Amino acid sequence: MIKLHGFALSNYYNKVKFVLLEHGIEFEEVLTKLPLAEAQLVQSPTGKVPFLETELGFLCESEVIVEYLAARYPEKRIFSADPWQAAKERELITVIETHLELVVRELYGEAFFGGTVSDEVKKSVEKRVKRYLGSLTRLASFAPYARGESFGIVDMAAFVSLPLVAMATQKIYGRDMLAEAGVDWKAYVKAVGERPAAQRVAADRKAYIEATA
Ligand SMILES: N[C@@H](CCC(=O)N[C@@H](CS)C(=O)NCC(=O)O)C(=O)O
Repeated sequence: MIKLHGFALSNYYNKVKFVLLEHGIEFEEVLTKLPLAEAQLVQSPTGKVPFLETELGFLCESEVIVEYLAARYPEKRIFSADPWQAAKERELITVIETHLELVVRELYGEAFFGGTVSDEVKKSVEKRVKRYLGSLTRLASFAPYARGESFGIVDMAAFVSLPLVAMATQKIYGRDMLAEAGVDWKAYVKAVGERPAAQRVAADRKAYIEATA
């Protein structure tokens, strides 16, 4: 059986878990914390979680994992069947993850973990976030889901990552840049959060935080 390595606080771990649960793909969770041990770098060469363990070996990078799952379980229709719609889904996921979440991540040390981030980094992040929030709002409608009326793969990525953009910018700049860009992300998270798979992801995350507090 497929094994998912990582921990329930990781948004990228939670994205893959959401996909597996949503599509009824059987898997086991293997609690794997950071930093990875030297020996685990063979399994996750980037040193990051999540990584997947299959009968063929290990795979890292959450979006690569999702692509693998989509190819391995074509009947699950993880992406839209229409190639154009599927490409538009990938486009929006790239904006959310590569251009927004991985950029605000540079603020997490100060926003969430009691560290400090230089003014130079703060300025640079602010500029990039502003630019790519423009991309987000040009591509996504959030009415009520990211791409309109139908729930899909983008929502599984957005549900776990967009709140971090909002919370980190609120913390560092004193303003929620996602809300400022016109995204009612709380209503969006509430809508997506009604799905049983999302509820399980959120409950496990909460339990993990409580257990490690
Ligand atoms: N692009 C990666 C990002 C994964 C990622 O950043 N994971 C974090 C936890 S949420 C991590 O493992 N950080 C450890 C590190 O950067 O060394 C993916 O999509 O899997």
